[in-house]
Amino acid sequence: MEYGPSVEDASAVRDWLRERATFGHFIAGRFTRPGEVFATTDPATGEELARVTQGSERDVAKAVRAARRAQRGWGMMPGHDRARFLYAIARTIQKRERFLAVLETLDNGKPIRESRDADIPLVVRHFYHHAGWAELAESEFPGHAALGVCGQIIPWNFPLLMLAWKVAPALAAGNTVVLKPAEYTPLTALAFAEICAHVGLPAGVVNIVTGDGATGAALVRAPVDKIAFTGSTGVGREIARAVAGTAKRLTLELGGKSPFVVMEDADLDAAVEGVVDSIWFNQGEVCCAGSRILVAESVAPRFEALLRARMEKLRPGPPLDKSTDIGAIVHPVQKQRILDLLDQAVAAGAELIGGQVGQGCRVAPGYLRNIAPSNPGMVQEIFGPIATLSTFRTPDEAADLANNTRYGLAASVWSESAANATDTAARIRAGVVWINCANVFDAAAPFGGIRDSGYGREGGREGMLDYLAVPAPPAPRDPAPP
Ligand code: TXE
Repeated sequence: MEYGPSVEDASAVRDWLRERATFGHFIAGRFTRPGEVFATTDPATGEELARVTQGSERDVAKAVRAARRAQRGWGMMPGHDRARFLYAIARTIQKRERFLAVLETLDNGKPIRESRDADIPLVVRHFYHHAGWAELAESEFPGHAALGVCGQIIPWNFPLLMLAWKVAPALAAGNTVVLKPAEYTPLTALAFAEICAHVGLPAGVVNIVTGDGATGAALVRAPVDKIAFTGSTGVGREIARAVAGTAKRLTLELGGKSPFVVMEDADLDAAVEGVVDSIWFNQGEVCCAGSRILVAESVAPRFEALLRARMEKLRPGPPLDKSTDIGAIVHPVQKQRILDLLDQAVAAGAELIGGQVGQGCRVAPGYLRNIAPSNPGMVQEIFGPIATLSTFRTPDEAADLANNTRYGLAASVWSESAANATDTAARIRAGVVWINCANVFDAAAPFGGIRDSGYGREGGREGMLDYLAVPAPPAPRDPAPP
């Protein structure tokens, strides 16, 4: 497809990439010399964007040592001073919003409209919010202390946002970090490293080590005090096994198969827009995507007609084009995973509407209908722009179907009656249940799952507590007063 006139100007990003070309890790405040490298590509075109270093066990050890050296000073610093750094990071990201949005879109394939209007503003908000927590930590959490050095492993679907969710609370609480970005999308983390250096963050407080799962596994084994992971349920389990028997803290944010419940009395037009925000946002590469649409039987034909008409209006296109709704899937491997699961779903009797396969990493939006509860497409996370559509007769049945999953990350309920909506919402087991909206995030609201979606929270007060320890109270120095 030709790039139209409304394409975001990417020249500043291309200059930046050309000047750097090959990246080392960011350890102790500076970039290391590159080692064994691999390419990161634009999934929309296959073009190589840059080369990054495959982190070895030694690289990880070096980064952890740097983080350990920096932690005492950072942890002892008054919260007010730590806050100044977090404010400076937030402000700098805000000033570079366009640059970071374009870089994210190039590396990940997401539409520029989404990286510009959702990802980067949420990143900024997260750092501002946690600057506030750095100021408040001493008074709000008396007797608490930082954990120490945190190893953080993040996925490729919201690269800079997942970094922000992990780095901002860790730093606010007085920890230092070693972060490993996903191998498909390391570039905004490396740009973030430059921002840390730019604002004069003390060396070693933030360290970025790039690489694949082997680098992540080395970080899990390293002498850190906490591992925070967002990614697949399978890898989350592996990490839990590796951490078991150590004293490391662990938080896991894993997959989901979140229900999207449309009640009989829902505003159907609004609910259809909700689906767009929920499963057709970010190509469906969203852990909390409303991937299982459950609709009241009485309104199902009308809802499906509206849904299909709206789906056909969505515009797949070049990610940098401002009118594009559906960009590229992050990587050919991920596209193949989606297609394999769709094949299995259809072989098991489901009917696929839409979901056409395009050139490169393209999959058009779609949904599976006539799908049995045991169909693999209904049970497994597709992590692409494909929902399932099934019906229920009563609110009881809606709640049962909503809970018929091993996951418990998110849900949304659509109804014009507050009583009906809250009754059903209260019966759904998930970390968050949205009413008449979907995929709404705020730095002040804790986000995280239950059951196979993991444990721990990111955001708000609960998110801070996951980066703090309650140390034993110091022995009293003076005899107790009479
Ligand atoms: O994830 P991985 P993948 C789900 C989604 C998707 C599937 C596979 O269903 O289809 O996972 O995606 C690092 N020890 N989600 O394979 O492998 C890896 O380098 C330590 C949901 O890309 O879990 C990357 O940085 N780390 C999810 C990160 O883990 C390891 C978002 C995530 O990659 C490791 C992404 C190991 N043994 C995928 N192996 C969500 N919850 O949002 C890999 N990694």
